[in-house]
Amino acid sequence: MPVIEVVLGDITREDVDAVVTAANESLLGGGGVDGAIHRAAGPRLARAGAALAPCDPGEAVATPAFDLDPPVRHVIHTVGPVWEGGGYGEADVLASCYRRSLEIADELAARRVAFPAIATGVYGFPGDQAAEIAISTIRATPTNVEHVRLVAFDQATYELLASALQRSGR
Ligand code: AR6
Repeated sequence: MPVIEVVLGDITREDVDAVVTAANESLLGGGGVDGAIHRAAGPRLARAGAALAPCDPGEAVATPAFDLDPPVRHVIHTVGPVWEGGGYGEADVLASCYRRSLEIADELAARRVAFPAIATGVYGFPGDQAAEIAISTIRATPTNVEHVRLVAFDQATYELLASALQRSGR
């Protein structure tokens, strides 16, 4: 079971084996965390993404991380659910994002993986529910990943993730 850490910061500065991005189905980049990762990784990231697109919500695919610095080996692109009120399977899709990203990390033998708060920005998923899903899904997924870093970009997200982690017992 991985050690889970919640940190406040910019995920593009993470020193890990793989960084997860909250992408859209085109894998071409966008705003938010995806835009930041694409800017830091350089234009080859969009070309590599386009070659694997489209990516369905709840799925994940990997590309090299190109120019990310500190050097990261892989970007795992996962597509969250667009929040439509919660009655359209959004929670299951979000859980699948975390599960599939860990499965891809295992295929890549990545031991340290950083995640953003998937779907909680442009896609509108409520942060409190998203934090619970992130922690409970990571806990429930068998994986060889040793360290998961949940990178919050703002204090409110940090607090939601930290309290969900505390409630989960570690
Ligand atoms: N480091 C860590 N977290 C960040 C960073 C960063 N540099 N920048 C933003 N966040 P969002 P989504 C946080 O909107 O809701 C894109 O256009 C942000 O504060 O990036 O899954 C994609 O291409 C929020 O907590 O992703 C898709 O079209 C979290 O990352 C769409 O947005 C997720 O917000 C995906 O929307």
